[in-house]
Amino acid sequence: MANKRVRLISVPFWMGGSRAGTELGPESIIQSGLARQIRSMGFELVGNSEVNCPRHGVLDPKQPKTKYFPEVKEMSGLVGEQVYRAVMADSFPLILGGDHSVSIGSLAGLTGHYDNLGVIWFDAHGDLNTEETTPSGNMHGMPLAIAMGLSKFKLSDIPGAGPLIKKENVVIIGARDLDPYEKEFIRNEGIACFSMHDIDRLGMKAVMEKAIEIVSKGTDGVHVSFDMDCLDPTEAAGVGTPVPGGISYREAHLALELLAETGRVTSMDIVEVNPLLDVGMRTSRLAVEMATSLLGKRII
Ligand code: B3U
Ligand code: MN
Ligand code: MN
Repeated sequence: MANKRVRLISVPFWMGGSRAGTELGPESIIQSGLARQIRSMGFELVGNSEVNCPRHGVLDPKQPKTKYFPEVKEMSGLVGEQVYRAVMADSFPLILGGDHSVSIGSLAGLTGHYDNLGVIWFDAHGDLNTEETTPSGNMHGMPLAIAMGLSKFKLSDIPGAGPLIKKENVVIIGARDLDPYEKEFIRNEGIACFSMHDIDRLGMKAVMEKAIEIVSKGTDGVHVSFDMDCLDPTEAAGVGTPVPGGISYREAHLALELLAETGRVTSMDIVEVNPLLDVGMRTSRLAVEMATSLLGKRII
């Protein structure tokens, strides 16, 4: 990777998933040796900061379709500021969630700088729900819809955010639990989605080649959003919503190694680690492996 400066941004947030535990994710990932490993790969760790996001909230019974909305919005603005500052200082932001609503903040900050950002979304889910379609009201099921402007609340509602993410710049990888409206969005809007079926059929190498081609076309940056629930629950048990039949350990490494080889990835977030649901610290340790693989760690 050309950029040898990495900035860690911890976001201890759980309210997008309405379930306690993901606020402990960043600390657990750092305790698993992330900083040491990144330094040993020859990167300069230029910062390691924690976003002072809301820790508690009160559910508004009148807003069942956007749970903890004020908290999610506040957190997104704060994350956006830090991410924006990191890219402006020419460093690679590595954002540690927190639930997946944290990515609303990542993308807000990134679009403040990049005009035409490509996004690779590793996830068992589509995260394409809106205030109308959400079955749960949990905002971690909506970040991609918010980023593309499909929902009422849009990325552009966050101070400092730039242009919306273009549909043709988005690729979802690892999907296997999509809600009916999400399937409709994917079909009607022509969003690239490589489901587990596609990974089984084509193999991860071919899937990644196609994905890389899509996010490289005319983009000025590529963000990788890595929801740990994309992985098979036998590898990553410590996530809020595990779904069987996920990406294997080797497939995940291959995917991230191929991305590293392109030299085009400019930021990453790792989300949904819930240490309270984990087996020891396995999922946190795996998160460290995912980060270092994307940053270019090789076997030989
Ligand atoms: N699609 C469902 C479930 C879900 C989305 N993301 C996670 N779970 N982690 C929803 O609630 O929107
Ligand atoms: Mn997600
Ligand atoms: Mn998910």
